[in-house]
Amino acid sequence: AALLGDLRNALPDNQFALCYQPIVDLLSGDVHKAEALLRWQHPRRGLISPAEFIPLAEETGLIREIGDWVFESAAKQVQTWRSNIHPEFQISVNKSPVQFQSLEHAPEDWFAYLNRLGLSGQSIVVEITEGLLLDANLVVHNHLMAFRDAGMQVAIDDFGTGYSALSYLKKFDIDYLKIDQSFVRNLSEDSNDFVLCEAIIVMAHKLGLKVIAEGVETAQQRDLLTSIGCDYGQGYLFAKPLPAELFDQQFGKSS
Ligand code: G
Ligand code: G
Ligand code: MN
Ligand code: NA
Repeated sequence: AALLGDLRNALPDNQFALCYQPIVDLLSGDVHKAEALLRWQHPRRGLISPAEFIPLAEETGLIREIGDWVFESAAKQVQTWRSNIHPEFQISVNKSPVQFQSLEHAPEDWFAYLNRLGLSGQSIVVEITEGLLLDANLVVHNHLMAFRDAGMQVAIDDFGTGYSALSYLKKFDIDYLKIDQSFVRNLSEDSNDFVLCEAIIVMAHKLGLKVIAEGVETAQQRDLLTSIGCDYGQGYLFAKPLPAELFDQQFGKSS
């Protein structure tokens, strides 16, 4: 309950920050994409994980303002990186299922915001989990369509950990599958995980989707993923989620 009171002050008191983790093109090594990950610097408790406070934000409706802040911060950042890293730089933002159920007007607001910055919709990827699409109602459907109409792309996060009812892949227009880190962790030792990754990649490509492997921690994992045609890698091997200044230093043009 105390945390809830603090959460209400977090936005006005400037306690949120976004970190950016690079998404690396496995063939070229290029870094033209990043995932934005929210951080709460609590004045007394220190850093609090979104896994802890997002559910609280959802219960209280604060998620609306927080989600808008995340989006607007990411949009300003992608504008900078489109001019000084690569003209097609993309930033992905996470959206939890609750954010889809209630925020019927967010896609239009976000589209207008991108327009004001002179950015195309393509600069933003929305990450959702497969659970959202499994019991997708009309609100969810319209919400997704509005993102698509604005040109934004959609990624399925944590792919493979949900219900693996794959029919939603043909019902919705999806751009990326993100293979969950639980399949990548033992990739070098566990032949089942290797076969699963390979099958996911083949299927995704046949459906016209690109694949991002999460939780890539070793060069061996990276090489195996590259050998089976995985498009992108994300994980500590390349970099941890970084404050924007550090991301700039490591992946900006001047570096
Ligand atoms: O770095 P990591 O601890 O950032 O993230 C923990 C969890 O929080 C992940 O499941 C991630 O998808 C989620 N998360 C991170 N940032 C955001 C955000 O801005 N919005 C939402 N809804 N979830 C986020
Ligand atoms: O649910 P989502 O995929 O959005 O969250 C990504 C989470 O994975 C974040 O908490 C992020 O900090 C974490 N993460 C990113 N790269 C790695 C990695 O290489 N290994 C592990 N164990 N976690 C990672
Ligand atoms: Mn994610
Ligand atoms: Na994930």
